[in-house]
Amino acid sequence: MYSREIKQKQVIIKEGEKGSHMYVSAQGRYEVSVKGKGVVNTFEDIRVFGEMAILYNDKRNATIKAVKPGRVWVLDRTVYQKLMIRFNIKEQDEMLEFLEKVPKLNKVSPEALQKVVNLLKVKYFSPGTTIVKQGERGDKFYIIRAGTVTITKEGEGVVGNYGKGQFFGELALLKEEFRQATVTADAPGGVECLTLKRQHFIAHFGELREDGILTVQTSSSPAKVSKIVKEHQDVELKDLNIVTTLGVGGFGRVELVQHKTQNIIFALKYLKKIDMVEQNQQEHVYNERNIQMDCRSQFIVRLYRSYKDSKYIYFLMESCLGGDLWTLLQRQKTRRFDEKDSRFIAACVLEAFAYLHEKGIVYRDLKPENLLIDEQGYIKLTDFGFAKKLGSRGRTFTFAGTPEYVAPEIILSRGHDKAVDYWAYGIFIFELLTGRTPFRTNDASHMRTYNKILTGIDSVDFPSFVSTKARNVIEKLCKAIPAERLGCQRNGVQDIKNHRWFLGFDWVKLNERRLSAPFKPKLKSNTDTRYFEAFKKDTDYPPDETSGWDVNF
Ligand code: ISQ
Repeated sequence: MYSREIKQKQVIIKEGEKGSHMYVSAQGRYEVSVKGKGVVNTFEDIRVFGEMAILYNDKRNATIKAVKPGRVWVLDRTVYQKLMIRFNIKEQDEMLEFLEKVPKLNKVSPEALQKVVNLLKVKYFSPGTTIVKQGERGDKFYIIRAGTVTITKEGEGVVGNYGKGQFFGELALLKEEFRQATVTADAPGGVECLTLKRQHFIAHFGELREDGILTVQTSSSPAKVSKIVKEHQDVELKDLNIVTTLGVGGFGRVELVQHKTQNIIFALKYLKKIDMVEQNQQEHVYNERNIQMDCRSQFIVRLYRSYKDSKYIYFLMESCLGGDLWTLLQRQKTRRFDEKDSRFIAACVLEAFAYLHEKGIVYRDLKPENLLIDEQGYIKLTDFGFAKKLGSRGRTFTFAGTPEYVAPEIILSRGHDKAVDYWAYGIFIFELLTGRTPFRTNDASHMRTYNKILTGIDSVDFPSFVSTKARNVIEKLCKAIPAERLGCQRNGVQDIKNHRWFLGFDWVKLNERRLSAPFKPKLKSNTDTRYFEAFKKDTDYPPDETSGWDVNF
């Protein structure tokens, strides 16, 4: 933070303007006013104001003006976010260090221990609080992060004191135990503990063996070595005729194209290079290309190859002539899908996610617009602009996604992993069943949406036609804590497949494409585009962009 002198009558925050700073009043007297209401408050104490801007870069909802000269402390949003990232990494490293000292846990792989870190919760106990009581059933393990505790035993009195880095209650991880001693938080400061619940621990690692060693293999199975087949590598741009436009998006368009001499069609997406450079999207475009080109799943749109010229980047893709899922949803009489159809669609998406996560890829942009319907009515994922392959730490910190689908940890810059896809998957199932997303607001700025997301799924009204099973799977996917989400535990995606909402669903038949799809498009030819809107011809003529960032396309 930095200090700023404030003059009399100076406006610090102006209602309606976008804010990117938070303030703390140090001296002076300030007046809060709201349009239509006038002055609603004045204050001269030390107070935080404008703090919403730190999270959401959003419009101010009041004006704050100095009544007399004063001084404020200022914190910039970008500084705050960088700090949060640094702080969170540091906090996780510290937790890892603590865990490495616990005998029952220190034999496990660093990846498994990192997972334990994600399960830890911070809990404060004020002086004199009994944390565990001798003879009571225990289901939690504690590590002291700050402060001290006193251990007492019946008939023996005080048997010891523990401080930072020391732990107690570890038997609770092994089995349901009766506490062997009473642990009380000491004065003057009380104690801050990291806690781990047996039930959460077991959901991730299974039962701990008597010798305290984790028995389960938690790192993902070694990547299957299969030869990647590359197709259509000899197709050049000059070999293609444009049939019609299939879609128009932010950076470019998608055309249905036909090979001039062979009877094959493709979807050709092209992006304006100048826009991508101006909006700093180069890394995203590389991610998109490299990740999608590497994918071989029947639930993911194939990307065969890419091209470039002075104005555009091109992606040669498999075509899906059934249109996109968003359009299909809008065309339903009820504007929603029934439970059976929703289950089929959701199952295709789950197979796509299972494939990507196995490869260490997070998708980060699930929504109906990014799903296409192929000629057999099966659903395929496309648009890998936000996808990212995670490195060894398995986390990323860059903000990504569409507001209504973003997970709380993204809003809070806490670092995120594949769990964000399962959160979005819960939102998506809700949307299939109801025709709207659960945290939608009519606030164009998204701030209220983010607030609702942080408030949580328990505050969402489910329409009565959503079945209990459906509601339950959505609630389990939209858990605020990533490690508690369905799909993010020991059995991974299998827990979702085993959920009773999918009871009786034939996953084998789905994968063999023997299930009949609910929305099989009726097509007259391989250039029939009836499931797509009509778009005007592209008349744009962007300037050349020749900086050379696209050498590898
Ligand atoms: C494939 N087929 C139809 C439309 C498409 C839009 C985007 C990406 C791929 C596509």
